[in-house]
Amino acid sequence: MSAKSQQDNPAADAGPAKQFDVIIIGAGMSGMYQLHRLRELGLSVRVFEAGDGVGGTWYWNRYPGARFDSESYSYGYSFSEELLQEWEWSEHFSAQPETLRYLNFVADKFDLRRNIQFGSRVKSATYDEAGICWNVELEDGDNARARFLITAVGPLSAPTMPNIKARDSFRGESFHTGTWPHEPVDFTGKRVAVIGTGATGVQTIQEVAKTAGHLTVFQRSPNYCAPLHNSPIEAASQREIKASYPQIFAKCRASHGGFIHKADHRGALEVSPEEREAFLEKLYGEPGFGIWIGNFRDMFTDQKANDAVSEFIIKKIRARVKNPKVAEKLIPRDHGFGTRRVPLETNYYEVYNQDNVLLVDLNEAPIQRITPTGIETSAAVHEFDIIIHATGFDAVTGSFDRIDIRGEAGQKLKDKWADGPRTYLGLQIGGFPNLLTLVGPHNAATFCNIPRCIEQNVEWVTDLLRHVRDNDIKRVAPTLEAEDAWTEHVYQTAAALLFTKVDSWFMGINPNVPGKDKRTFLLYAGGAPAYREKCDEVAANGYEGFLLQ
Ligand code: NA7
Repeated sequence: MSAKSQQDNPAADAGPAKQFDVIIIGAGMSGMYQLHRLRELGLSVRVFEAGDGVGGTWYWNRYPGARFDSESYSYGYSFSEELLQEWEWSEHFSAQPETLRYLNFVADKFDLRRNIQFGSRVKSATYDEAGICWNVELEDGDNARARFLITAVGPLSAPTMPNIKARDSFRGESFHTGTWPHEPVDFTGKRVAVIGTGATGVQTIQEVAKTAGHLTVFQRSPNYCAPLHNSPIEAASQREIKASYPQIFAKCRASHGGFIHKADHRGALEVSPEEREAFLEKLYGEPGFGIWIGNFRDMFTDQKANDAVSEFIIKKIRARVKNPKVAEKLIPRDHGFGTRRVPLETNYYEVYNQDNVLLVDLNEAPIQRITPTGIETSAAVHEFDIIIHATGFDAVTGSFDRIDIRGEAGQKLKDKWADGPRTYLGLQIGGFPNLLTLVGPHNAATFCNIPRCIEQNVEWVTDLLRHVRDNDIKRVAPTLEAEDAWTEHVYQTAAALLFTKVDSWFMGINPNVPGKDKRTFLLYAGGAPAYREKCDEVAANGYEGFLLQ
């Protein structure tokens, strides 16, 4: 790889060959940071980004109510002390516009845009065995080559529309939350439908209910939600946060999921019922994911422990929703608390006490079709001005499936992963040399306060590429033994967890995507510290499990 710095030579990209040391797909949080780090190594880098701006998830997900469930100050990049001191989060859980402003601020501060080609969706990536490089083709026909290809495509970036009959016949306005328009949408006085009650649906519903003339929520599966308890960051807290970043990030580093929350050392049934109640009440009253991640240590492994916590949340739902029949519909029956992603909410349950809100339980009255004027269920016809699809994503592998990625001997990545992902460390794939997957399947970053693990991924990949550059290595690929062992380890680590007994995007289930109907754990649940240790050990042992040629 060339050691000539693009910073020294800004015209390096302008050559006719469109040849780079590294191509990165995606200018979200991981792609931006990876670009910054590789430029420091003096490599020529081109980022292809489908959107017209930086930010990835925070660029696309502009739906009403979109915000962090992570504490803002635990979410930003930690690599630059100057950045940490310059940026001020206004709320403990920042809303999407602020996060997007932050990412634009980062792009400006580190002058990232000059190596990013916007409005450029990658259509295919093909490994050239003779040339030991990747050919990347864009949807507009443009193409480029690079020795290394890094995917920074995000785990939740392939939105899926519901497979409902005549979906496109609706003549009013309709949106998917993950491709929300850049212009504000006015709900005042409008008849609005929301399909879907995952983390996104919950945030959308509680916001739209404030102004809609009438809101109808179409719910197939309720989720256990818990209060976010957001608030502004006052000046004194701001000073305190800025003074304690090292401690905040140390806390995140030590925790299983990169959050400031850490599981309690006690089992749920080891304490008296009074103690349990008091602890759960405390967590329910605190901001953020404490109730999910800082709960009793056995909540994810012991059904009885999990039942005890679920019962507590069910009691809260019953207390907050005035109509008992509606409350019962909002209580999950097919899984326990925390075994699917817990939506954090602000007055979500109280929305159902409003006169202008109707909950339609699709288990009682399934949707038959979308019509030009609304949605028809088996029980009624509902007329709307606006339909919002909060129907989620083809998670983790979906964003890979949407690119035609072909490795050695023309093997398609989609075929290789037909029965579930196989990777080494969630970072490389056998038969796909020189391809590195940030936040890829079976990578701890998928099950993490993502930026914390993104930084680990990026820094590890940067070290690898420094080693490659310094040792004139041309080809990096995992051994199949290393890939088999890691894949086995991923499934073994997950086996005891209650997550794996439940349908969710964690398990690769998406009824709207053909073939995504078998439970396959897509994440890595061994924890961020263990993952980091393993990655460091692999590097310290001369990149054990990788063939470097
Ligand atoms: P999720 O969590 O996958 O939720 C999607 C929701 O849409 C969920 O309630 C689905 O019901 C519902 N859905 C999907 N298709 C249909 C159809 N055809 N009919 C009715 N309802 C449907 O996606 P989110 O965007 O909320 O959250 C994804 C992640 O983004 C989240 O975990 C955060 O980490 C950020 P189902 O449960 O399948 O019955």
